[in-house]
Amino acid sequence: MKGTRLVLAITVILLVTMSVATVSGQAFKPKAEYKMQVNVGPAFDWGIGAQRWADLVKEKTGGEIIIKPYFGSTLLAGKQTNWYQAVADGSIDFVVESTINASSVIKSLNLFNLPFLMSSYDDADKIENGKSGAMIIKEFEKGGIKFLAWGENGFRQVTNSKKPISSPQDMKGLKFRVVGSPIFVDIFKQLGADAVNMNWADAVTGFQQGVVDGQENPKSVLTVVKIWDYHKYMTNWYYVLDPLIFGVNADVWKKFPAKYQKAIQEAAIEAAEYQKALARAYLDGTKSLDLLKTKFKVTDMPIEPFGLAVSNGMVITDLTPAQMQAFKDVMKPIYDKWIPSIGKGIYDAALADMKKK
Ligand code: X2X
Repeated sequence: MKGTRLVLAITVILLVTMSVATVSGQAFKPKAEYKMQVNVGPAFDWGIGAQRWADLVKEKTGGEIIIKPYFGSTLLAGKQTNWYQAVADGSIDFVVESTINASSVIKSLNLFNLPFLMSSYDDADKIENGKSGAMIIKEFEKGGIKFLAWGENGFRQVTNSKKPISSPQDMKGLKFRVVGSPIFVDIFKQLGADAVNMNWADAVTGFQQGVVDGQENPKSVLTVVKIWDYHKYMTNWYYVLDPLIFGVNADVWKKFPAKYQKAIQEAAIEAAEYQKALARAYLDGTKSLDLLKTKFKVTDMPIEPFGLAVSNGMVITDLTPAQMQAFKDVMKPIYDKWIPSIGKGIYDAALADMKKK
């Protein structure tokens, strides 16, 4: 009798557990579409990486999770510096975005905007994967966004329609379009130039109409917009490297069952690696080109960007280390002003990560 009761009790417990499990399994119902914010269009390396992430998520979840990239900041009516808030409050679910565009909200991201802090891709990788990167991710996630991977917009080069630039003096009097992130206005003013905030959505029209004399962006952007149609002069000064962040609203993330979280995380890492290789192609010797060929089986290779610019009439100035140092020397007040808001601890950790201290 006792034995029967025990079996009965165990059976009841088992049935209850199973039905609870089923209910909680059924409790997850994916949205019909998850919205993704992307500032640039689908033809940019950054846009291609965002689309790749969405495609991989669809593939790895058997079509259960559908992410739709909204290119050109259409979800934000072009206001690219609003992405952090929109993803944190859940009006946008996913994001592949520039750290610059979040740096007025997450101050520690301005580490990447300190001019001439990083002098190679190796430096950038060491920060992203190092202690300083972990500290930045922690700050970044506090507002309610889960960080999934680092992508890359790239080293930003300066172009203009007036004259070749090889020294800070050459910048004087020129008017540059910069992103609406305060540190960039400080940097260009420090160089004696005039800086105007403009969203990317309006920038190309601004170049066309000559509202500004120049701008700064990585090759991954400059090649696609055919910057030579507006600007004759480019200076490769590698002054800042702009990483991208692959992220997702924290509540959306928490609601995904573990198997989907795994798929989304893996897809982000794979898409980011591919995207970074596109952004670095031709700029890190043959490393990224080889990766594109062997790992990602790319047959239609991107074109070498600087040769392409020259063949379209651009005059490119490559700075010598001494010329670069002259720019760096002028930047001291930017470091003094911005390190306290970035966090001295993060700055010191970055120097240690890069073994520069
Ligand atoms: O607006 C820009 O310059 C761009 C496209 O590079 C960013 O979104 C930071």
